Amino acid sequence: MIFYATTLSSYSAKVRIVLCAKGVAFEERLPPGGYHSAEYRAIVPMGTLPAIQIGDWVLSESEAINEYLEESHPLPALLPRDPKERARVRFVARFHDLHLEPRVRSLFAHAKSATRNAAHVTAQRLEIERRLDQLAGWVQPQPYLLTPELSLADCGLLVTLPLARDVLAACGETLAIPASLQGWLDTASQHPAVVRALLPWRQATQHWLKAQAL
Ligand SMILES: N[C@@H](CCC(=O)N[C@@H](CS)C(=O)NCC(=O)O)C(=O)O
Repeated sequence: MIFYATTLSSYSAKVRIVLCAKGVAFEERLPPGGYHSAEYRAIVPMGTLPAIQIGDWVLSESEAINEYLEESHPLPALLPRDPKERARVRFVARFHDLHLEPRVRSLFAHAKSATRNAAHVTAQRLEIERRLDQLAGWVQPQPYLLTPELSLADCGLLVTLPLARDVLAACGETLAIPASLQGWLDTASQHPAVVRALLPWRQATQHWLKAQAL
């Protein structure tokens, strides 16, 4: 399996957690020519990261990839067996993709003081905090967000929550994280597959944040 990714890409890190948790053999490649290049689009029509390729078969969209990996490599299971519990895991994964991550992404251009709009940063922080409060009301970490073992609900948030905290810090603001989510983050981040999967992302992110401060 070829895994198209960059170390800085959040959605790639989300999928890399699943690849590592399931012990899938993969070859990680940079998108040839970069995102959106004609060369990459000839392989991955969406032009986004991440994507996987097996022979001629290509799949993009991180959640579709994670669900494919769950079905093609069932162990360890990252979805519960009960249909209602499975649906809740999927809900939290979508909540992350649709309502939380895009807010954090919108802050990237503001990490540099020269291009910062302080009003935008504060508005996004308040909205992220509102979403985290909602999430904290829906989950009872046990110790993973909805399950006793790692699930697909954890993967995106394990990337986006520390990223939100660190990008907001670079923008001069402090993110208020509900205590239950902070406890979950501290514990879930220690999962060996999460540590392995996120190491390249953590290093690339810290390097990028330092460069923004120059
Ligand atoms: N919904 C997509 C979002 C992927 C995404 O935005 N990836 C970023 C890198 S983290 C990207 O490819 N950015 C370039 C672009 O969107 O054109 C997914 O879940 O895979």
